[in-house]
Amino acid sequence: MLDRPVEANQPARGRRALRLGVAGPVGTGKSSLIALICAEFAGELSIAVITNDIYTDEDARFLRSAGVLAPERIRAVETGACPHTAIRDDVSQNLLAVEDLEHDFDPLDLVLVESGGDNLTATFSPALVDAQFFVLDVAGGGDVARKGGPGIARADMLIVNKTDLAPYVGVDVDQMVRDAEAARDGRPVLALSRSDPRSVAALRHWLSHTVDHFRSGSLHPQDPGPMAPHTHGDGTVHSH
Ligand SMILES: Nc1nc2c(ncn2[C@@H]2O[C@H](COP(=O)(O)OP(=O)(O)O)[C@@H](O)[C@H]2O)c(=O)[nH]1
Ligand SMILES: [Mg+2]
Repeated sequence: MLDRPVEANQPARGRRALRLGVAGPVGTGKSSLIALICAEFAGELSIAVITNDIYTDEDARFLRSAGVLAPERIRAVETGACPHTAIRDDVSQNLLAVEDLEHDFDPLDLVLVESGGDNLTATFSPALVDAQFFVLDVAGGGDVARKGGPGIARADMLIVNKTDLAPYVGVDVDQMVRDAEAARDGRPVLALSRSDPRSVAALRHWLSHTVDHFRSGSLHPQDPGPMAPHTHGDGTVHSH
C-alpha cells in the first residue's frame, strides 16, 4: 500500500527528467540497451534507472555490475505480479520510484524504466513515461515484427536488436526492418547492435533529439494503446 499520493504525470516543463520506457520480450536486450545508453551519454546527461522484475532485482544487479552508472542511481521495483500491470494499470510504484530518483539526484536529465519483460503485448502508460522503446531481437525470428501488437506498431521507437547475430540465425535484417516499418505507419525503426558503431550513433541521435524535444516542452506522450485481452494462469481473461 502506498503511504503518499503520486503526482500526476505533468506536461513537459523542463523541470523534471525525460522518462523513457524500455519494453519488449525477455532476452531481447533491454538491460544491455540501457547499459549502452548510460555508457554513451556518460558525462553528458545525468541519468538514473528503474528496473522492474517480478520477484527479484536481477536486472538492477546486472546494471550495477556493468559499472556504467553509480549503483545508487539504479533502483529495482519488484512488481510481484504480471509485470505489465506495474507499467500500465497501476503505475504508482514506478512513479514513486521515478520521483524519488528525481528528488535524490536533482537535476536529472533522463530516467530509464525497464519493463519486466513480458510478452509482445505490454506497453507503458503515458502516465508513467514520456516516450517508449519496444525492443525485438533478430534471434526471436525474422517474422516477429509481422505479429504486430501495440508496442511493435506504436511505440515511439522500435528497436530490432542484435543485428550482429542475423547471419547465425538466418534472418534478413533489411526484410525484418521493412516488415516493422510496414506495421508502424511511418514511426521509426532502428536496426541496432551494440557492436555496430553506426547503429549506436543513430540511437544517440534519436535520444539526443528526444531530450531536446522534451526540454522544449513540445514532447507529448503518445499512448501505444492497451494490451490485447489475454488469459492469466487461473484462466481468467484480462483486458487492460
Ligand atoms: N550478440 C548480441 N548480444 C546482445 C546484444 N545486446 C544484448 N545481447 C545479449 O542478449 C542477452 C540478453 O540481454 P539482456 O539485456 O539481459 O535482455 P533483457 O532480458 O531484454 O533485459 C545477453 O546475453 C546480452 O549479452 C547485441 O547487440 N548483440
Ligand atoms: Mg533485463
